[in-house]
Amino acid sequence: MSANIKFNSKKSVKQGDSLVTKFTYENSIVEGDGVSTFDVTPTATDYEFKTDLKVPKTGLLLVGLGGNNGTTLVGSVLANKHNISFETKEGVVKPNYYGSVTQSSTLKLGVDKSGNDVYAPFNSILPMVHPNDLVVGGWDISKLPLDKAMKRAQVLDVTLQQKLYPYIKDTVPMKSVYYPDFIAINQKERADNVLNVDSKGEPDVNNKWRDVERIREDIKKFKKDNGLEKVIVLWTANTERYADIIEGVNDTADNLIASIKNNHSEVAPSTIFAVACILDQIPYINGSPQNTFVPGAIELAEKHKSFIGGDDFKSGQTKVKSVLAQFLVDAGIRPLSIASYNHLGNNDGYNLSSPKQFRSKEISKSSVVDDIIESNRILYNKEKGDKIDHCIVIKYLPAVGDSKVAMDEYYSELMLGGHNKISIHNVCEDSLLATPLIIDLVVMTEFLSRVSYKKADEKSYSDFYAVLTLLSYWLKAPLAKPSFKPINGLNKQRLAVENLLRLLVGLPVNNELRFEERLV
Ligand code: NAI
Ligand code: DG6
Repeated sequence: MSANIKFNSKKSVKQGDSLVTKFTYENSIVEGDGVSTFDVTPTATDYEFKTDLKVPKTGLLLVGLGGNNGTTLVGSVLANKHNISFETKEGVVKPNYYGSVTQSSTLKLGVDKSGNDVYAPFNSILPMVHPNDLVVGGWDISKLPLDKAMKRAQVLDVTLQQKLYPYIKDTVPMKSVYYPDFIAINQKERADNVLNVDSKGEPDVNNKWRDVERIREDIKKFKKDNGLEKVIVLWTANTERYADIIEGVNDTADNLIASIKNNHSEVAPSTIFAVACILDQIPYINGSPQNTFVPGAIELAEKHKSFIGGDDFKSGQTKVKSVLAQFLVDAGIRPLSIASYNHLGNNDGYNLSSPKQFRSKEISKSSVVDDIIESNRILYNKEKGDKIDHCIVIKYLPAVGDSKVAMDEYYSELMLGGHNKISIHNVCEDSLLATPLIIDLVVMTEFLSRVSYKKADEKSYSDFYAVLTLLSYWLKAPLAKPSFKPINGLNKQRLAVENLLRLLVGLPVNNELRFEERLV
């Protein structure tokens, strides 16, 4: 759906292909002990933002192209691009991008003359790349061509799959980096498309710098062959185990590079991809929970002014948690425990049935309530306790395939010793939840890389900080700038994105004061 919006703000002016907008950032500095004394001073800083309005021809390279998310992403883009409708027992389904904020949600522009809210498509505020225009490719350690990989995934309706076969049967993933120690041993039989093999065809873990260079070459070739102006790389491959953070190994940019050159065992394939991308300023997003972005990788991204974002797609259970936990605490209700169970039968579940890989997922799924709990010292303090019981269980149940089952119980304390139990049971195709997030992460990353800013008294513009925390809405364990705490609440995360779009076109940040209705 397209929309024609004219912004009549005196703060914005078009300069060539760019929109230049003045914005005053208002905030409050709080001093005091932060518990019982607060000394609050409003602040205001003048900025100028510049948005490049020209959408580049963009390519997307997925690590894990042949997996459930990878094939569902390719299938959904092709179905939309070629307008492929298909028959199900419930009738004809037309292609769409439901579940994608950028493609299927709206945001409030303002109010009409009577004071009622007016909404417009999210992607109509400023030019954004359309998923149908993305050139998609990628790597997988499994060499199945995408028609067969899509069949293996068992996600898309079979009638749609059949219509998609001609479009995807010739696409074969590029060979990828496989260090067996990082993913579950049960994935070994899948690994028949490995880039780093020795003369016997076995995975070679002793040429890690060569692996970085090969990935860099793959990206350059893909860009050239497809006449692309920009490429984004996104990891949607298996969850890896955590890498140990070791002083002198991966704690600084220089140490990380040296460790790759020395074939250190704690350098994971996902970090090899990250480093390859960072060195060439290719934005790199991590859709899985492992700690790809070891401190050295973050420092490297800072040094090279290269965008990174992660970790782990926030698709279902955790997304609900980032709304519900925030709601409970903001309502003054005291969650005591959250018990979260999952069972699923796809290859992701198979990989996660291995303890080290499960542990990565457990960490990312657990951290989502931390800042929410910390925000309320009335409910959580030394006397009452400042933690909640939070358990994460994931079981592999092959029969249910990609239809993940999530069950959650929120147990909270009400006033005067009362209790409140909320139970949630959710079933849906996991990859149909995750794929729209991939689209949003790519669309937003490409967009954010076209925005620059400067303080009013500065001469030159800068890009956003290397870690794109504006992507947090889509991520379970948002990577933050070192020394900053991640923001997990979904509504806060969305508000930040909405307000950025508004300020870039010269609109005031959103507030729900509704004076039109509330004042006489
Ligand atoms: P999948 O197992 O179907 O696909 C992963 C693919 O990665 C497989 O085809 C595998 O062969 C490939 N692979 C493994 N190591 C590789 C490497 N080093 N290089 C290239 N390819 C490699 O998994 P699925 O369902 O597509 O999920 C992908 C990732 O996204 C997992 O880490 C999962 O935990 C994460 N995730 C998925 C969500 C969902 O709802 N589907 C939500 C949140 C995160
Ligand atoms: C089981 O938890 C498999 C996982 O990959 C999840 O499906 C995925 O991380 C989504 O988790 P959530 O909590 O966002 O639904």
